[in-house]
Amino acid sequence: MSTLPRLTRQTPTAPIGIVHLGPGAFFRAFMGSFTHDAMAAAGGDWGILAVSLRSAGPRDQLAPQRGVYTGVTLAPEGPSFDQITAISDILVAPEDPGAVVAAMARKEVQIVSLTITEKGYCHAPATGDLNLDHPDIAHDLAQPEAPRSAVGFLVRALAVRHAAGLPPFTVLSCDNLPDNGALTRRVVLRFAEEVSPDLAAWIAEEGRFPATMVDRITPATTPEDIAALAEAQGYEDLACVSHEPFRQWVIEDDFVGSTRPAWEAAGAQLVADVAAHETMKLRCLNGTHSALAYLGYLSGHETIADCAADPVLRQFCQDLWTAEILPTVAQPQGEDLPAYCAALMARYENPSIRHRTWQIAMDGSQKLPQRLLGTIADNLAAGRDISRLALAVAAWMCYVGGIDEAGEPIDVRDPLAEHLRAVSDSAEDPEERVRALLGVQDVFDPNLAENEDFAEAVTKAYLSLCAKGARATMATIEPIQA
Ligand code: CS2
Repeated sequence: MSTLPRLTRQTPTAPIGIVHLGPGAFFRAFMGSFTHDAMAAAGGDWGILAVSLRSAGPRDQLAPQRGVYTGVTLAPEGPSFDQITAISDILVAPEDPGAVVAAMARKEVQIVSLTITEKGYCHAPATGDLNLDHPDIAHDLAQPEAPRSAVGFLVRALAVRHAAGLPPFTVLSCDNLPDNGALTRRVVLRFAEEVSPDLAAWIAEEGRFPATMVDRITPATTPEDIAALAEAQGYEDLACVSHEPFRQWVIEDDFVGSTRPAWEAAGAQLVADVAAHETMKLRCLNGTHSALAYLGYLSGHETIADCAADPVLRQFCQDLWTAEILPTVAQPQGEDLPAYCAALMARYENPSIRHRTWQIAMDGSQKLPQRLLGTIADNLAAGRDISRLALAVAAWMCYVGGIDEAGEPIDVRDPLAEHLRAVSDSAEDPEERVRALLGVQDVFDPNLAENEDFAEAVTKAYLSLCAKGARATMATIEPIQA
């Protein structure tokens, strides 16, 4: 038991204007800190009601501290500390779903924001359609007044507002999905149609679902992080979050009644169209993150910084950008793509950030389409090289097979983990295993899976991974960029 005092808020809470679903580490490092800075710079009643959709953990960490937590900025030259006070209150949805709906339906709430991870949208990753058979969606359609899913909460609260003659809130997705605003709109409308066509028509007409590009590298908080903060600052903060110095938030400026915090006062970019920024970030950052996660894990690297320090993986990553990713990315206004990638490598190298390959490898079935497969489809259509991207996909196939290169089991975390393992185990030989995994339609669009060039490239890469291992396979690729 620590003898240090617990961090506790000393300042009054701001009135609640935002309900946020999914108050985990990324939210705290990102939207919490942007909103804190925006209120400090420009004021406004934008206190956040943080709602945990599953575990009581965030409440147990935050409530005794009255919502305040420390953002620890891990710069290569050393840490700095900020106390973030944007959270005004916190609820645990399963304890009282009705209270969450009531809070979302209050007229002072203008924005409901989401960091629920890819799988929280309950969609089929390959198509973007709401999965009506998802157990949480089936539950929420049967019992709409006591939802479990984010989609169920959004639609229920919008229905209550509609019935009360209030305007809808803006729904702000802050997850790493392509066109995250349109995707959220689509799953919400699909669910609403099942509830009432009138409600769906009202949401379609009046609702706003701006797209966002979100970026800040934020590893999961560890007990060591909490201990290091206690040592440095002399207090105990169980809700702290550690992150890199960099942050970038590009937001489509399309809010109900044009009402939102002055996030631009905190450095956010409010723009008319986020698409180019989003593609750049998802393909350049998240694409190489996932490639390094699978290939790095199989090579025995624990963190992204370890991958960036290994000349073989570093070269692979640089050439992946140059030959296979950048040719598919249009340069967004105000960005320089080669400089963007050079800056990414510097961010990956940051020795203060211990971002585990295992953490990034999680939920690959939900991440692969937007991070790697769209890039592959574009290259195939243009007749360009896909060998490195195919190697990353093959490494994911090895990873979800559940055994590493030393014959040890891998702790695969993925909503489809069991299914993927069963598909992998059912194959008689490696070629058949690749074909069988390409047949998983939640991940692979059939048009891509049936492309012979793609299937061949993945098979060749997979056979090499089986024969030589990940690092030796990457080492045999002819380097492009010095
Ligand atoms: C990572 C992202 O865990 C992952 O899959 O690729 O969380 C990544 O760190 C962020 O998108 C960076 O903004």
